[in-house]
Amino acid sequence: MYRDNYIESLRIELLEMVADQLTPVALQYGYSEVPLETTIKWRPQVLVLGNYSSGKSTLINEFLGAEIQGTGQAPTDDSFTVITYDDSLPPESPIQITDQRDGKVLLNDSEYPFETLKKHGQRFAAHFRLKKVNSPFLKSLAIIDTPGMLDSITERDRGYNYQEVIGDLAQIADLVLVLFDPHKAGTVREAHTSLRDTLPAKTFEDRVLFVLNRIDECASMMDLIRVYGTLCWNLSQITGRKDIPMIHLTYSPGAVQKSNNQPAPGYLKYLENQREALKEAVLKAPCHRLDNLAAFVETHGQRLAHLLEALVNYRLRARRFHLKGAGMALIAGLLSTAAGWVGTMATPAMSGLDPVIQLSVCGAVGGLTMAFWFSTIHRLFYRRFHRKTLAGIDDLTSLENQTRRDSWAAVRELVKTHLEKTRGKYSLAEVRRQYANVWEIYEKGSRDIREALKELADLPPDQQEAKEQNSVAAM
Ligand SMILES: Nc1nc2c(ncn2[C@@H]2O[C@H](COP(=O)(O)OP(=O)(O)OP(=O)(O)O)[C@@H](O)[C@H]2O)c(=O)[nH]1
Ligand SMILES: [Mg+2]
Repeated sequence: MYRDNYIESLRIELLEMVADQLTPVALQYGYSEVPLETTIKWRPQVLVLGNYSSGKSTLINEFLGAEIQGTGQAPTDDSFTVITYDDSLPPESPIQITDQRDGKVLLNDSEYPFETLKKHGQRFAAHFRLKKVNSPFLKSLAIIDTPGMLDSITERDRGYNYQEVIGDLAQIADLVLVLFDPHKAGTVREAHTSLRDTLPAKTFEDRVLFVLNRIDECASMMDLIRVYGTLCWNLSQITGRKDIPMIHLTYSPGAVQKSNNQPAPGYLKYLENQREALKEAVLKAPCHRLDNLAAFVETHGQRLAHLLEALVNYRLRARRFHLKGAGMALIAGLLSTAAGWVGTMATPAMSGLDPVIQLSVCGAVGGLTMAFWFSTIHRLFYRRFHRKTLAGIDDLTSLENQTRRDSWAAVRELVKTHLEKTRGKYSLAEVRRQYANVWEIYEKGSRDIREALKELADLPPDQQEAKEQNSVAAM
């Protein structure tokens, strides 16, 4: 409990920081169309992906303790279903669906974090829904069941970009389960690609759990080892890594009873604990939330800082350019004053005039030249400078490592658009102030939260209990 409260207060603090400091900048520069905190403000979420019939819905039903999701052989469910908690019924009520929302409502309700998915269109909205269920399993998290993956040809008939939807949901989710079954142990390349492209590399391993499901269908231990080997090989091919990620092995006893009455293979009893381990890992999703929030603040803080840094650099260059322009205008003015002086001396009609008048005339010529230079010639030069800077926009920043190159790729077009729109005329002082703020959030936010996470990890359970009791006693 102490732990939960601690996590919750940290979460709220971070959300406020994002809402107050990062969101205004993100909206101002078109980095995001909705407030940045939209996707992180809701409860922790677990996304369940996998091939069709890999047993996603059956496993979810087992976690929930009731038949909430439809199941069946062959592709059964073509919808994304968010399943969340409802405590409106008395505690002893049987577990059931208490309320449902369809996609259109869900995508437009700012209480939920799905507004960014609106871009996937009507067809997606028609395949998106929410169920509220009174299962205790959902007390601290929500689960998202997904349509089974098909082959890439059939995938195109869905009417929305499945890959992109998965990528967006994975970004929102705190934990992603990727399910395989023994029959199709290596066909999730596309899903993996979209996960790798969207999840920050730093958190990928903590955030994705691979599960080999329906293991009761392996006829023998040898068969299971063969399937496991195939899956490891396929995963290493897809991930491009030699080390094999942890793969949970599990099955749903309820589904076994339904599918056949043959005795379960003998090796299953050695793997019974795996299902519990998986369940525990899923229940830990709220702990991942802090880690994910830290990654969120780091990623967006870094990108926004990069965007602002380029805008500051542009203004600094422009300032240098204007200073040079002013110097040149001054030289042009002085030269024309001198030329005017020589001219007056050389013209007999003028040479006899009062020197004060002569000087005033020359000064006026010089002043006019300066004004002309600044208002016309310098402007032309400035337009050239602006065009050239836009053409070589990458020179506005240093790209010394991959992280910098990645963050620049995310904001380069936004910098360009802003420079084109404003024609480079914006306040340097304001952008500098924003840059300093965002940078502070990036540094402070991620440092504070990493320290808090470390503190949480170091906290022995008994100390947690003690702290919990103290905080209860103090109330
Ligand atoms: N033997 C056995 N059968 C299972 C297991 N899990 C699921 N099944 C069966 O496999 C079929 C597919 O299960 P679902 O839960 O509908 O699979 P899904 O991944 O949700 O499928 P889609 O929604 O179509 O993508 C059902 O008939 C289940 O009864 C399992 O662990 N062992
Ligand atoms: Mg299903």
